[in-house]
Amino acid sequence: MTDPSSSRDASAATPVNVAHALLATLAANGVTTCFANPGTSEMYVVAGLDDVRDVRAILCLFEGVATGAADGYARVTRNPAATLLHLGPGLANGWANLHNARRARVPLINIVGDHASAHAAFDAPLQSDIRSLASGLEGWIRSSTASDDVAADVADAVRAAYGPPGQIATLIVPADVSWNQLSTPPTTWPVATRPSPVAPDERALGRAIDAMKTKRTALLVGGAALDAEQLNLADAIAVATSSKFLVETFPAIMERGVGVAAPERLIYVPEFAIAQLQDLDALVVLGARDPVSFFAYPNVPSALRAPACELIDLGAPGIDTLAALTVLADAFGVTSVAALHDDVPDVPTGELTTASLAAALAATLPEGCVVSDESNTSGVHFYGAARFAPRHSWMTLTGGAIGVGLPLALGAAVGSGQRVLALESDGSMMYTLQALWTMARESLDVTVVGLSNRSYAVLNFERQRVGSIPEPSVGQRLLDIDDPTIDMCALASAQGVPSVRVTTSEDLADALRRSYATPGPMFIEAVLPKRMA
Ligand SMILES: Cc1ncc(C[n+]2csc(CCOP(=O)(O)OP(=O)(O)O)c2C)c(N)n1
Ligand SMILES: [Mg+2]
Repeated sequence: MTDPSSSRDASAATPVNVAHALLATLAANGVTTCFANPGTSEMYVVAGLDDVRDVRAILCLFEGVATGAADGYARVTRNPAATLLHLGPGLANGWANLHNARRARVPLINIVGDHASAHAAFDAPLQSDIRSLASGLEGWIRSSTASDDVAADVADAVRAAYGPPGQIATLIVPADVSWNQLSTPPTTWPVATRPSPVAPDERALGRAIDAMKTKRTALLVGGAALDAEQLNLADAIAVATSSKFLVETFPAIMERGVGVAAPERLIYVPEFAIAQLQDLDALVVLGARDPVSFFAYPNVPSALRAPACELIDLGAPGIDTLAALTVLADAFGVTSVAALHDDVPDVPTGELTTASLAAALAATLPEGCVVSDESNTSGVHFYGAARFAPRHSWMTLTGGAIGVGLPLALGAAVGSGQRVLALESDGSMMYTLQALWTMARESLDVTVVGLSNRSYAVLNFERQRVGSIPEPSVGQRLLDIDDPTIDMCALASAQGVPSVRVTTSEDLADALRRSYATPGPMFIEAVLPKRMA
């Protein structure tokens, strides 16, 4: 539902075409950033950008960059950005990062152009079933069919994207709908009202209080519960009740660093996660989900919580997590205290390893930085090291579809205006490396550390679980990316991003400091031992 009373002044020049109305309604709703890769069916929207200057359109050279950037924008601002995508193939190219965005529960609005309604019957080459592609995103979908309804359709899309929790709204706009004039140009554009978060489940809160008083309990936090205030409150509750304090493995965005409590991270490898959760009578879950193994393996349970451990879920995603923590804190008479930490350790010296990489990153991280972490195996020590770094935000791969790190960094830089550090492993970078071009074009303050281990290292780890590897191995050729060697610096330089290659911790620290002191993007290739060190 849209609240017509809160409509904003349209200042509509007459006549107004629908593409103009679409953009003006986005802007009236605060959706002022559009990550775009347009085609012919979206050309009226492209033309409308010259009328509606409040919408900043940013060209992305692949749709997976546009969708991942909209995700990054939403993670740091908590507001939706729009994407502009070209029919079914454009949406399909952007789909994997929309999947990651769905798992991050961010608000996001896809504007997908379609053929003019009468053209559909001719089954022209780009005709496809856009709806079925969008339906896999499990959000909101509408095809605009009437030109005079498009402004309301956009406001409904914004309302749907808000959730809570945030979700993906896809508005399909046929070309003829967007090129028509409005029959009556309105004086205001409709503005969606943002709903409040849902109140937590009182019965579950009562059960949580009982369990934390009397049983061996862990508190697992995630989702919207990961800002400094809530983490410190949750930590105080955990300390007061001798509960274990855990965070989900792949948070959408989490505050970290000095003054922020650092819960133990649930480990990706299921056997280790099961060990972290063993000997518990109850698991209290806030903003996260009942933990499951990322993959199934023979003789390994999918559910990580032991059957005897009671699940106490404080509410569905979209609940008011701070309200829930406040109830628990009141019950135990605790208040939030800024976590104390040791000083940041010095930069190590010598050849880079995963351990010295993490230490060098933490020692140089600027305050207020946003980290986009697609470091995969090379980043195993970063979570631990970063608790000593200045206060920052940390974003991870929520949906397991690699190729999100650079787009997330791009969107976060646009949304936050802060320095962004992207930790990008070599295999993942090759999916969406066009994000570098947009970083250069928009002069964004992004420092990219390309993690060169010349391997799909995590898959080499998974391969070892399957059994011994014959010599020579045909399958092994699918897991190594060292032949030919990828010149990561050249890929960055070719797209207008200055680059440097480093092999030692001290050179990495120097390059990072230089980049943080220099406006615009920079690419640092960090050469690591092959596979894991
Ligand atoms: C969209 C998608 N395709 C394929 C995979 C399977 N996959 C998981 S990790 C990985 C390679 C990761 O290599 P890299 O990014 O270099 O990280 P490393 O394991 O070396 O640390 C692949 C191909 C995936 N998760 N998502
Ligand atoms: Mg790799």
